[in-house]
Amino acid sequence: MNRTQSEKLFAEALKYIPGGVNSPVRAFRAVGGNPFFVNRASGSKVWDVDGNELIDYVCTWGPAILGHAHPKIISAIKTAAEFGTSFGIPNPLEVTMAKLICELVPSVKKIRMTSSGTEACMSAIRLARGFTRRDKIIKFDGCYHGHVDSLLVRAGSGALTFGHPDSAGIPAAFTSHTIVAPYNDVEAVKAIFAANKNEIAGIIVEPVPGNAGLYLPKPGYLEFLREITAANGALLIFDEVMTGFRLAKGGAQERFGITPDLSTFGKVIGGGLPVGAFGGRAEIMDYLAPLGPVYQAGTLSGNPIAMAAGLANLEELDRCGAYDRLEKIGEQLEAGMMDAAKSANIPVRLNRCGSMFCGYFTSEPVHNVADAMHSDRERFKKFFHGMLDAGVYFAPSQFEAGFISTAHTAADIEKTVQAAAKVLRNL
Ligand code: KE4
Repeated sequence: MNRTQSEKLFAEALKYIPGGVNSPVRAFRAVGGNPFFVNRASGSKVWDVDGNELIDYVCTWGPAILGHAHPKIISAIKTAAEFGTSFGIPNPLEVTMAKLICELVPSVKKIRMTSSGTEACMSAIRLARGFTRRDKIIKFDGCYHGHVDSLLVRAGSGALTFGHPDSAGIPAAFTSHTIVAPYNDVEAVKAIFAANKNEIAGIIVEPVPGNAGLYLPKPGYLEFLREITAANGALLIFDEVMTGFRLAKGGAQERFGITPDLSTFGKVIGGGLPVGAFGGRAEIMDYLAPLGPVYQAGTLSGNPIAMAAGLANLEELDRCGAYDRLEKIGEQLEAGMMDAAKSANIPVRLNRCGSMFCGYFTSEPVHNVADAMHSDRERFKKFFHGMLDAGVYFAPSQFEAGFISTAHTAADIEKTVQAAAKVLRNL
């Protein structure tokens, strides 16, 4: 595949941008080779600057759930832009967005907008600490909650990929109140609460972890986290930046029937523009400035154009019956890929939850990041590049989830599965 223009751009980018990218996972360091550059996307496709068309299973890491450049989102952005790009003054769309999220997610009685998922998670744990007057936070290894200092501890996503799950530049004091447990391990969490009586402010968890690939909560695990936090006066914080409004209209908490105390959101609620949010019980949210003692702010929080894009995304998802379609396409992709793996006699474990998925090159089940680490990453690299050369773009790391949109067609799935059958045969 000709990637001359991308190579030129990458050489130029390296002169001015660290690693040539504005976010590490885009750098292809986990799969080798150089990233391609995209200047156009529509529906399930992206086109690189050399004109190569790719079926996109990254969907800008989740936001493009209706596919890229959905007409309703583009028109909402154009309309909003005519009236100005930012006010720094309350605007009506912030109220519309807040009301809609509170309707869609019953556990959210009040919500605050931010400009990224990182900000949402950082703010949620500050709020949990302020509300409970406790310092310690439990997170799970392999889970990623953005690059906030105190949560970059055995984190997933790019941090895991580059082998620095505990980033440099973070004083030990900043993470001394962060306790890490293995995901899906009940006894580990019980032991932490027993050893830290009345000191745990909360648990922050990706209900369906998508930052070490993808794996699912074991039956009863999320219920256990809900019970043990309630029993110990700690808050349960669902990080739904990735799963929110994707795994169900009300996110993973609707799909699994759990009511967290706080939730964080991002990606889908911005429709591709920079948006994050955190919300939950009113008595907790009212601890936030200007009402309460927990400070949190943002110049572009509730930005009118971002609100317009996010609202268009959420409203269209509701209108078009997206979730049944996403489930169906997910089933088709899973079945096709597993057939291809079987016919090539390659051991693959494909974890899927609705329209999020990850294939691991291993014959063993993957229930947490330790299991994920046993997968064959050399095989993944070859698979990734073989598929890319065939016009199919999967996440450039074994430790990322794949995403399906309502714009993915049966023809896309067919082309993907055919290509996979060929690539897997030559692995
Ligand atoms: P952002 O700050 O990147 O908007 O959101 C951070 C975040 C928080 N919580 C979860 C569960 C997330 O998945 C993320 C960000 N996801 C990554 C993909 N693994 C974003 C891609 C990137 O870092 O470039």
